Amino acid sequence: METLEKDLKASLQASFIERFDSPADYLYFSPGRINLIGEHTDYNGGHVFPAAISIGTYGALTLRDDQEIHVFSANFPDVGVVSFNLNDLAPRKYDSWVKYVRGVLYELKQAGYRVERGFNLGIVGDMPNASGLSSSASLELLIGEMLNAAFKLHIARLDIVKLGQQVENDYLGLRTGIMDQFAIGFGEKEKAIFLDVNTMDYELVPAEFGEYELIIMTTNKKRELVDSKYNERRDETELALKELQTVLPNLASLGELDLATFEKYQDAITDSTVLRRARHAVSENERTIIATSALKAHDLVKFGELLQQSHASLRDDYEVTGEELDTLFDAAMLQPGVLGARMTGAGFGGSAIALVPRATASDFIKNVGELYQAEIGYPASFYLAEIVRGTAEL
Ligand code: GAF
Repeated sequence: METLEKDLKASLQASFIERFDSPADYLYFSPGRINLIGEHTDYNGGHVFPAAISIGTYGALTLRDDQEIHVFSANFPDVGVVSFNLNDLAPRKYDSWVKYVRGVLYELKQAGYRVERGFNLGIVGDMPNASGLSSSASLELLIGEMLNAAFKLHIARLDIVKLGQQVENDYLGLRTGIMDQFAIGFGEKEKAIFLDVNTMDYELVPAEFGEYELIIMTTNKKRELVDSKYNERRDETELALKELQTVLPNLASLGELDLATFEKYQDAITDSTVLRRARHAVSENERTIIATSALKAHDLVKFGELLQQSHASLRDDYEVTGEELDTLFDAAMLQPGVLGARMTGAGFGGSAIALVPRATASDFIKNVGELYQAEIGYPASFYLAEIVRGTAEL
């Protein structure tokens, strides 16, 4: 990590000087995230258990004396520098990653913060495309915190986290929960974050896996329709909540139910698909609470079993896995000594995680890689998950 950090930091500064003729005043790193367990529970008022990872986005920024914003990504050298005016923040359909710059500026303005000068911004990331490791929240926190520092806005971290979610919900129309921005904003080295989304209380839990390694497996599937399917799941669980409220009038979210109570009242849900969606939200929340206790008690066997149950529920009840993630899951669980695996993030492609004996991690990567390639026709990518602190100046 440290060598990579130095390399990317130095190369970003070099490309920044090449494009803007002077070094950047602000250099930041913003991680990506994995979620250990607690998937599609955040917008249902449940618990999540994510962590920030060393794969992420580096940013370099200097203020300008005019109202122009000039940005480049070293990952897309052919695109060069893209420019726009500070007052031109309307969302555009094909705006690439630049939409996050516009989105953060737009939401800052909406919230009444004064950003009255332009800036030069360069970024470089080491996160694979469409990996489901939340490159979007990584960028939102990166840009938010760099502008927070450069314009001395004194915005509290939780408000930057909420602003990142607003960029998704309000500016981009994707009705995501707060998990990704929270994990990236509040991540700590070697700690996972047990967050109760209802109360926003959280606890940092040592992410200690003993003789096991947490391996990230990326499908490399092209991102298709993720946003509309995500919003559809959200509509389905909202409908389930409404129907449950006819028999449980005080129920504020699915996260308040345990599975036994849900089963007692589930007949209020008329559509069988909607019922399965709600069952996932409720059972996953329960699993997340138990899994966190298991990890705290160093019971990795139990923790691994819950990861597997989580994947099965996301596959069968929530239907957000798909062939690529299921192939990774099945191939992972075939390998000797593996304690558990599951998709992580929104699903429909993206990435999965597996808890693998450290001694056989390279065999695991080779075998799962071969099985995936044979079944899907293109390769998966593998990374060791290194859990790091949240967005910070370098
Ligand atoms: C995406 C969203 F951004 C999160 O809020 C969360 O809902 C996740 O999907 C699924 O758990 O990453």
